[in-house]
Amino acid sequence: MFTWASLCAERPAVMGIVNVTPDSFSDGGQYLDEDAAVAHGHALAAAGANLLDVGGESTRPGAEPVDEAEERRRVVPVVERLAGETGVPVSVDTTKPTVAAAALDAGAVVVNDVSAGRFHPALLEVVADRGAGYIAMHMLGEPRTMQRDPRYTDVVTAVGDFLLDRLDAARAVGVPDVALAADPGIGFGKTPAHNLLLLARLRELCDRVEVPVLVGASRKRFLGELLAAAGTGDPADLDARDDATLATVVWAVDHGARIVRVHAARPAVRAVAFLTAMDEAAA
Ligand code: PMM
Repeated sequence: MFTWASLCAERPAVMGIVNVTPDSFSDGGQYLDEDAAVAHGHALAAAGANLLDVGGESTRPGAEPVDEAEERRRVVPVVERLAGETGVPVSVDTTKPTVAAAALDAGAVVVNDVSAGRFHPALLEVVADRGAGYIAMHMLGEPRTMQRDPRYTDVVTAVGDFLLDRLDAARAVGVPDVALAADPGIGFGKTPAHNLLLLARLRELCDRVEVPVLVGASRKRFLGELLAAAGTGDPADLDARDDATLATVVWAVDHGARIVRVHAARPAVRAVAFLTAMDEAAA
């Protein structure tokens, strides 16, 4: 049975992103080819990633859903090879029970669910039956519409309420506490101000949910917009977004995150090494 303690109790874990999609947020299409995706996973592993997250359905704002058979075709061979060849645990980024089951059969050990079990409740049963790890992420609505004028009275409280409710839904079908993680879903039905508030009050959220919290801000649009507003970097410049991503990693880990989801693993791994040394020095 998977436990998050095995991955992030001693130090925060770095999850490296392997998107096998033609249209993801930020590395769109680059890794659609199976061999290229596997090679990228190996590079992330060599850079020290502690978990490889393989996804076959884009969740970028406005994205249309992908057919289940196509998603399985994209994801399963890449999961199988990375799990077999790297020795690094693999997660599957999916909302569909059949894709999750096939990926777990192929060697994945964690299901990363951006719908937190809302799109296909049977996904939670697959996780429970297989003893897999689970990440419940907050999203307002669905990818097709989530960025159309998102509103909250208090985004941090709303996201916390949602995550507690979805974690309870997972517990109710038998997913044990040790297998659960939660994610505020940076960029998923949030304005730039919502994203910043969630990061600013991350400690409060971590204390509330009482399971390891994952933060995935890597290369997201609000970082490009923030840099442009600060007069440093074009909004579309991915290198600039990577620089800002590293700052989000440091901030998130320093404010309680136990898992960070990133495109560029090496800088995050090195930042975590430094932060861990600082924690020990301060203890
Ligand atoms: N972001 C994306 C996809 N999957 N999963 C989790 N748990 N958290 C995230 O923030 C998240 C995710 C979209 O980003 P990408 O297309 O660059 O991978």
